[in-house]
Amino acid sequence: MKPTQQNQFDKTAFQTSVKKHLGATYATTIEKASSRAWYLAMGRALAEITTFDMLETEQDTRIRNAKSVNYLSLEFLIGRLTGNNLISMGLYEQINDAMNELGQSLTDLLEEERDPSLGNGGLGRLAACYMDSLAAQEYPTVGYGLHYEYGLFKQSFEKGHQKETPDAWCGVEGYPWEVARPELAQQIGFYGHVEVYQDEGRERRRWVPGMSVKAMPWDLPIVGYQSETVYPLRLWECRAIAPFSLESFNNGNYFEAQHALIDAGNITKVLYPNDNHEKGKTLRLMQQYFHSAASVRDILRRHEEVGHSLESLPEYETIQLNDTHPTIAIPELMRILIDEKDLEWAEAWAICTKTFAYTNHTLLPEALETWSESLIQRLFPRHMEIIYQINHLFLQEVRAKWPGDVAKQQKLSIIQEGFHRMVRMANLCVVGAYAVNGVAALHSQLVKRDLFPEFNELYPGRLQNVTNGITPRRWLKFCNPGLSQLITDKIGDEWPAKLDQLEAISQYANDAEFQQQFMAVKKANKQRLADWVKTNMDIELDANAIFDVQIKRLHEYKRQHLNMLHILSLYHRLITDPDFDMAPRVVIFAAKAAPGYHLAKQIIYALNMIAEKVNNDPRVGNKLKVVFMPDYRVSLAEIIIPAADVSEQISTAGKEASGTGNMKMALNGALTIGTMDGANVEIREEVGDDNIYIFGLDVDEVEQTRVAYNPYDYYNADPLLKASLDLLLGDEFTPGEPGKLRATYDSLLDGGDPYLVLADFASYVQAHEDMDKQYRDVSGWAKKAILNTALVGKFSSDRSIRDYVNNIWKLESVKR
Ligand code: 26W
Repeated sequence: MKPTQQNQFDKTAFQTSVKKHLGATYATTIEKASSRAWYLAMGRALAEITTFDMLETEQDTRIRNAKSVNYLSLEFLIGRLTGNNLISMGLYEQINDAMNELGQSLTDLLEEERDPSLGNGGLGRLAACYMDSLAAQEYPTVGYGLHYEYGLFKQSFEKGHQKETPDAWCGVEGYPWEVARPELAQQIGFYGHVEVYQDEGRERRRWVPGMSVKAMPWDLPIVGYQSETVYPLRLWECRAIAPFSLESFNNGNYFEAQHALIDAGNITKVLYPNDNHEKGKTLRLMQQYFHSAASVRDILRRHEEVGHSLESLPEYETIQLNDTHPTIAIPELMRILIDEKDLEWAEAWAICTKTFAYTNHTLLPEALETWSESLIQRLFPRHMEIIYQINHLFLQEVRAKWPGDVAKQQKLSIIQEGFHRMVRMANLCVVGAYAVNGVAALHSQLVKRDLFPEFNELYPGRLQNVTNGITPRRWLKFCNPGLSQLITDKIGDEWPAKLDQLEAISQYANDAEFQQQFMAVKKANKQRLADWVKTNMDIELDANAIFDVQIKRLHEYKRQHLNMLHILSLYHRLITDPDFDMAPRVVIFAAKAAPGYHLAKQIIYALNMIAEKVNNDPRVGNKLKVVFMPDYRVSLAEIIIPAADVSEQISTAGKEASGTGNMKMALNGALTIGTMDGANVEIREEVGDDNIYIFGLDVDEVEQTRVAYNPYDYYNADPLLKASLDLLLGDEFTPGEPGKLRATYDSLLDGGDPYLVLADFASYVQAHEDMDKQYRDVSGWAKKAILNTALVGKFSSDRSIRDYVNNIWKLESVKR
């Protein structure tokens, strides 16, 4: 084991530091301090330790001349830092003890921390897991993101409808873990024009921005598990440069100048709440450039500060683009190299195309980013010129490969022709990157087969796969202490860093005593969740029931409405068929809908109304409960996931790139009910057919079914389906107001059922029946649950990171 803070921890000094922060930073006293003040002071005291480690880690990397990865992402959904960092630092027990002596309970203090909700869903959470695994394995890293003032909105329900309120994650006091780095601030321009000038007889070009703002970095410490390695997650905040417009001030136009100050502050005001749906808003493109430009400059600063040449950039730095959101970093690096550093086009392009790599996270057409050429032209005139030139040279390659094939040129061009010409960001990425990867085996195959088949021919080997992963530190050790202890008792305590070792647990899958212990832990976790639900929602749950969980963003392709139809079918059978028997079941949802996504919000509303009725209908008794937990976020997932018996992963095959909640729940001993989509395919490979419930059409069948799909065929042929759907038409769930839930009904019938919900209904119901039977065989179920935990070691994000390191980034780890 590596040295940790444990060895050097000085309790008295730490307590003194906490007390100092209580007074000096938060202006309160030991006698008067609230829990929140204690949490903040403790956080600051801890952050002092990690800040020093972070600076030392950076020095080590420099001294060793090591290559670093720069992970560029508009989202990092890191979740609360305190508990996790304590585990990584190996200080959990000591701090618990130290705070106890100060009269504070660590568990209570940890609950004071707000979630930094700086992401929407899967993509942002993946970035956070990857930072954790990079630090744990000591691969030099800087994470670059945005310091939004408001993260993803907070969700509440009013009469069943989603209501959004702003999430000021920093609070008024600031977030205790972050440290400002004003000496690393950058100036970022927008608008303006391109100037052409002569330099020693050569024509040169330069961008003269029309306005500039300041990018101010805040570093959050990402602490490596059981190491003293700490990497920065560097989040840029937009600040106005004051006086913003000297001219306005000089004209005495003070208020106009102030207005400009306010506008500048807007760039990082709020995270865009869309997940898998692109909206094309100007401010969003400004965010993207602000993020890319500040990050690229910081990377070049680090590179040049140690005296490396520009040509050697790819030897020391690689830049990973998390989806296309930071694509503008490619023309930005080109612009700096050519206009500011005086390199030739070919030299600059050679550097760029050895530095950038791109991860694709979605195939949904509405999520693939395109930006209007005229908008880019207005905001970034020099970048538009560079994009034209990249495209011009690229189309020459296309013509050489497919002479005379105009259709190919049109299809592959970075510029999409038409009345409004658009820039296709994914195409720009594939052309400008040395590696492109999908996020699960199936998804990467579809990237090659359907999204970029020509690119795969043009650039053989560039398109790759890296199957996603999750950090076992947060998603088992921290969130499920009961199961963690049980595992450690059997196989020792190395598994959080070597998750493959869990396989050794499978030898106990048939062991009656272990089964009983495993299920006792599950039951305790279910009770913890039931207590939360009782306290916060006043719904009584029985911890013996099946806990059937679907937690993810609300989206038609994820098919929460298929789950809804299953609930309606159970309800229908319970109230109409006296012979119908089922194991008691609690169906748990948590999901946010994008504020502008009408149908998604209607589905939330319907589920809430159905829950209200089902939970209080005496005919149902306690056989069926439905719970829609408000405000899904990382800290809520940490309570739900350890309590899940059944994991719902029911997207239309081909639509979910990977999924990561599927991995988290399997690791915590839930059985998956899922389609052959995303990483479900690989989970099945690992756990075996007997330990997962696969149903529905596969990718090829989806394609065939679509050819002549008519949802009414299924509706008319299946009485259970018809009865379930028809429940949405009357006033069963909205007494006195029939038809209020018909939006879902309409979309599934007259709307054409774009995600083939009705086609998969029968096999979904059948899979649930099989599961229900299995659940009543307590020992049989326990065995399957244990095998899920034991056999999903592959999905540690440590393995994903090693895949990136070995196949794409080519880094060495720097051990401290
Ligand atoms: C521009 C609007 C927008 C915003 C976010 C478009 C696309 C996105 C993300 C790429 C959507 C996303 O989070 N995708 C998810 O990425 C996860 C991590 O790879 C996968 O596990 C999920 O399957 C995928 O939906």
